[in-house]
Amino acid sequence: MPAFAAVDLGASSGRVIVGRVLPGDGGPRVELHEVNRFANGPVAVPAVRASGRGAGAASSGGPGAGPGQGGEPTLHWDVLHLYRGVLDGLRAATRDVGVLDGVGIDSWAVDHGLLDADGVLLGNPVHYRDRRTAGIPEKVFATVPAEELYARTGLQVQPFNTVFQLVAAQGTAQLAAARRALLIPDLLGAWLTGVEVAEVTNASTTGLLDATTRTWATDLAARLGIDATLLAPLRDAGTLLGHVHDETRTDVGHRAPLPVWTVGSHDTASAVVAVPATDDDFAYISCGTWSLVGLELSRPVLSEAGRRANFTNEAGVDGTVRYLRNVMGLWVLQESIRTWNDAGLPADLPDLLAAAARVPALTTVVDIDAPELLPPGDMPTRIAALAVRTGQSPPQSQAETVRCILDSLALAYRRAVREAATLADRDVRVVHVVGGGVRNELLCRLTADATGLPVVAGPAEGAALGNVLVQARAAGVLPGDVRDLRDLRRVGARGLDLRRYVPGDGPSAAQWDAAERRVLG
Ligand code: ADP
Ligand code: LRH
Repeated sequence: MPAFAAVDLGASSGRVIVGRVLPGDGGPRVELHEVNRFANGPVAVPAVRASGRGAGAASSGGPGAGPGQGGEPTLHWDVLHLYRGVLDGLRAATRDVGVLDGVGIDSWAVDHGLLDADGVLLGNPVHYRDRRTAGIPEKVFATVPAEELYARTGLQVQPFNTVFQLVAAQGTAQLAAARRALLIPDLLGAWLTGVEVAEVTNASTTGLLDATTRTWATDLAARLGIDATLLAPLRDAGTLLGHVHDETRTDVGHRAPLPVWTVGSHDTASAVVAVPATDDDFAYISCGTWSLVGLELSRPVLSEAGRRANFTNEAGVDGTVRYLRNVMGLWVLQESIRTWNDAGLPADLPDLLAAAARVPALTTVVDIDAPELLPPGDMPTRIAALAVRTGQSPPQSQAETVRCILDSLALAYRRAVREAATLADRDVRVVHVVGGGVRNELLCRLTADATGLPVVAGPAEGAALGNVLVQARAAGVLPGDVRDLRDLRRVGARGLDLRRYVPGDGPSAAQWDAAERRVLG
């Protein structure tokens, strides 16, 4: 039976999941089982000297910082810990299935490692929640106006887009020494195989990919002083990247050659492949650390209205477009729980969700996309401040805070689904939720109520399933009539345990509208 290892690195955990392709009466299906899961998150590293950062670091440290004062810490990813988790996962997968038919890697977007001329990693990749890009978008727009950047790249403005990170790094010794910037899955793929590429779905999150031609916008890079030779050759999902180096393969106990396939290396792209949609008129919410809310389209929508509404056109698998908005997501809940735990307060997710379900709906709602919720920190206090700023009483208990977060997320989903449908001129009849948020029944129920649409929840490991499906097709182990995304989705949907929610006894449409006015003023 063909078996593939999906490496799926989320912002809160990394996992290696084995997907076996099993025969069935109605056609093949994929069975997933997790073989390794490891923690992931930001690591704050103080600067030894305050002056060591680039143009974007004007606010960090400052020239006068002496011994013991340092610069503002930089948030990093611990990429070697992740690489070790990948190797341990491949070892466990090999123990389980003997021989793998392939490996595919996906992760969160935008972040990258810089390699020197010898191909050696120049320091730990910087985390997208680091503050180094504060003020950088405005600086970039002075050279390439926001309208022009959007018309070419179709990317919503997020301070952490790779283009802004690269501009923020200008003037650093590290960038001066860099010869290549590889996005995280491409970096791990290069470590496994020696082949350097930029897989297109993730490349589209850099802000340097032309959304229409899907080629590097080298002219924009040049105008921004970014050396375009940093960017690796582009590669579509669903191709053979290379084979795992013999030494590494032996180290993980795999006795046969081990191919690495390119997949939708942006986790959201892989998650969208796994949406078990049967028709085209669906919206999706890829619901994990972030909530990515939008539609699958066949071509980008580069309208000024879409730009103003901060909708993005990310590249999907098979030439599709992921027309979506980033909603701040379950990060706010995760970070609240961390804050409570750090303060010694008991905060167990299932208990908190049960208590939140008993709090009356829409008591307090906030703009969950407020920029102050992006960096790590004390979310309950920030949420209370947002409530007060909009003339509402702040949540008083943990349960009320959690309820406020979930109601506010549902409200943001309502807005995003509606605006996406209008901007793309599409009908939406069902909302598919994939990712860890599928396990949050209260949030799924609120989503159905808020959008006024049926919600289909599952799979929870959407990115891993999409990753395996694209590998299996590339490796040629699926029947010849499994060609396009619709066929792949049919394979993926077989045997899934999906939950359905219908708009029901929650707040009325008028109450959601009133809540929206409270948030937006
Ligand atoms: P990422 O890929 O971004 O790391 P995931 O898709 O793994 O994120 O989703 C993580 C989120 O899923 C957590 O922040 C949590 O809110 C939610 N989650 C995970 N398990 C459960 C559970 N048992 N009940 C409710 N929510 C859950
Ligand atoms: C979700 C995600 C999202 C990006 C963000 C940086 O994991 O990839 O699509 O915008 O991380």
